[in-house]
Amino acid sequence: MSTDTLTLALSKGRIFDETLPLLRAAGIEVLEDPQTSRKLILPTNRPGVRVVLVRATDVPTYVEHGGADLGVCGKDTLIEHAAAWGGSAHVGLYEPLDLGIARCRMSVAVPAEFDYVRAVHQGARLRVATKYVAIAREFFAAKGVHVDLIKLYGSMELAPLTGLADAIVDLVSTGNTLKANRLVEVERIMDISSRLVVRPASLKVKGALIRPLLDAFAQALGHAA
Ligand code: PRT
Ligand code: MG
Repeated sequence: MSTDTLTLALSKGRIFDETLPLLRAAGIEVLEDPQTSRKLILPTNRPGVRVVLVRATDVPTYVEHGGADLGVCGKDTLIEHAAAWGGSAHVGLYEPLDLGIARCRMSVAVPAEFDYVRAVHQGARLRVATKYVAIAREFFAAKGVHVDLIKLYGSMELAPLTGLADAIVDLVSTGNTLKANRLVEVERIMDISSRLVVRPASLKVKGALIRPLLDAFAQALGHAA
């Protein structure tokens, strides 16, 4: 890839929407709307800068392996990605900025009638359904709670309602999804926000393009650059 082109990986939806104002602050306008365009590569007003649309969980992979120079993804995604690939030789990601966007929290939730505190106190073995296996494993291990983790790829809320699991670990923002499924939040594991991630090799080769962008983002966030 040429050294005068910058590729930014974003996922459709809240991350794209909430990154736009930061890009704008850096003088970058995305020229197509992913809601109406089927394109996966979106041009910007800056000839050397383009946006690629990928699945949220694929953002770290794109940036790590050079499909993009930088990207935006949730801390949840970064933790799970690092845990999944931590054992193999990987080049890693530079995480220079907490963008403070797509905020939510990672929580444990159970059906309203399930006595979680008592189950934990009695040392019961909990069946926990989640997409976030690494975060859940680490959290319950630190608490000394035995869990059987059940990996799901979506609709975690359904698991306790069907008897698949006693509890779930999932992201919560308004709490409406939990409420609609008669689930209650019993633990807050961590606060989550989205991060800018940069490929270290790109920073070396394209530092002259990337650093002004980092500075503009930092300034827009009210940080010292
Ligand atoms: O949806 P897809 O399978 O393509 O991928 P994704 O779910 O990884 O992407 P996306 O765009 O849904 O989420 C991208 C990132 O946004 C996540 O990695 C989080 O860092 C962040 N984020 C912020 C959220 C939420 N808020 C959020 N509320 N991600 C998901 N949710 C879901 C949550 O899983 C639950 O199903 O929304 C539901 C709860 O929302 P409330 O408002 O009802 O509490
Ligand atoms: Mg989603």
